[in-house]
Amino acid sequence: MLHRSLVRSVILSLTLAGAARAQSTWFVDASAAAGGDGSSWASAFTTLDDALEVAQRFDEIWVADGLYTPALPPAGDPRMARFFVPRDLKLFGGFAGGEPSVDQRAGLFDQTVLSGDIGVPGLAGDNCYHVVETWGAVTIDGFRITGGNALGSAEPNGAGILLSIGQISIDPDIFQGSGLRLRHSRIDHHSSSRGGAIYGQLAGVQFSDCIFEDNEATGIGGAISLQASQARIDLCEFVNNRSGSHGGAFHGASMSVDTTGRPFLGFVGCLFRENRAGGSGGALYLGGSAFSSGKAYLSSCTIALNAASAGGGGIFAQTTTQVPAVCWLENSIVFHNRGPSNQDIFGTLSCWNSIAPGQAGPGVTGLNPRFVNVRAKDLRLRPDSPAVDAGDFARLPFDATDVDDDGNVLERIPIDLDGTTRLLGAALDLGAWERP
Ligand SMILES: [Ca+2]
Ligand SMILES: [Ca+2]
Ligand SMILES: [Ca+2]
Repeated sequence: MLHRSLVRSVILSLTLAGAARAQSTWFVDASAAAGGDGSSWASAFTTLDDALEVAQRFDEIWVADGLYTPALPPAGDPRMARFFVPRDLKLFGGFAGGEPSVDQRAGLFDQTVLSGDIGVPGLAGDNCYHVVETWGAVTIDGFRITGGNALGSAEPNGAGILLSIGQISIDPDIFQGSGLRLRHSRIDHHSSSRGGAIYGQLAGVQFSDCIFEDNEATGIGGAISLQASQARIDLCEFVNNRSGSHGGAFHGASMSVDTTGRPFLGFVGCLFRENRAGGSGGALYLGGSAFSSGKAYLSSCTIALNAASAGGGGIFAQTTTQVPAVCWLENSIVFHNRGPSNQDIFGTLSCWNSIAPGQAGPGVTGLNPRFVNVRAKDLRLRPDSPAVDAGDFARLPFDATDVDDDGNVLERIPIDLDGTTRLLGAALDLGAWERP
């Protein structure tokens, strides 16, 4: 299926270039009657493969709740089965079936499941190597993606979503990396060598309102591993991911900075909780090549209860003798992480208005943030928390991923991790939640 789809993309790019064509919407509903042509909810396809087979560039595919596994290849290793989503397609899940618009969908995101659990149900060893593979500008919005197992593959990385580098060089207009926009989705229970759930190089991605949970990498990046990429990751939760080596939840290397010095890798309003690394960086490992440094900005994040077997129970930011880390920490909390050295942060970060033990900067303290209930894993703030109203609103980034779906990306991020108004009381609170 993979190669057939790629060939189709080549042909389309050659034959349809410049040809005007109306955008189509294709409908998928696992509980529809068989034999539909995908043209309406009443005549929906019953499999996502059917829609991916007919969809052309700039089409949308709307998917109702249900369980979808990729069709097995006609021959060869069944674990090669995957949903291949080429450039300029938009997949929207979470419909009950029958809704007239994406805005009106029922929100059944967790019930619209793309699963890699082929073979024996519940047995991971025979599952798909990759549940989804994608390249180019693609939107995936409103799904649960689960059960990929890339271990044993020739390409053992990114079992949930593999961000491909385009294989096609004959068309110079083709963007070579993945431009995935991933929203309102849960990515869980994947196993890989690198990037348990998502792996990419030379990618430019936006993730918002997603949960990355219970993913595992035997190497780096329990949930995500990105190299030489640009990413903006807003209002996402990283919970209970594991890596055998560095970066319990996230591993990023060889990132760059824009003309203002701001790294092209940013996390805004995210939670990192109970991730574990067998190496350094219990939640995040921000590295570089031999003579470069870790680069990222973390704004309004809460990073707590993570653990590493080496340096940086919360964050490891690589600093070479020549080049300091280019990591910005602002309006954030890094606390209650564990490791044999530098329990919260390894490396020297540029910090503003944060709780970050061992770091320095304006408004930076090492005070206990007084979470609501650490034992119950509730990391919201108590009324007497020193993080309440301790933030700097001017450092709240703009809403680049449009987390509130109002079409306005020039406002500052308007909501917190619970979806409630971001700025309450006298000033911005530190961390992923604003205290009501
Ligand atoms: Ca299975
Ligand atoms: Ca406040
Ligand atoms: Ca907005």
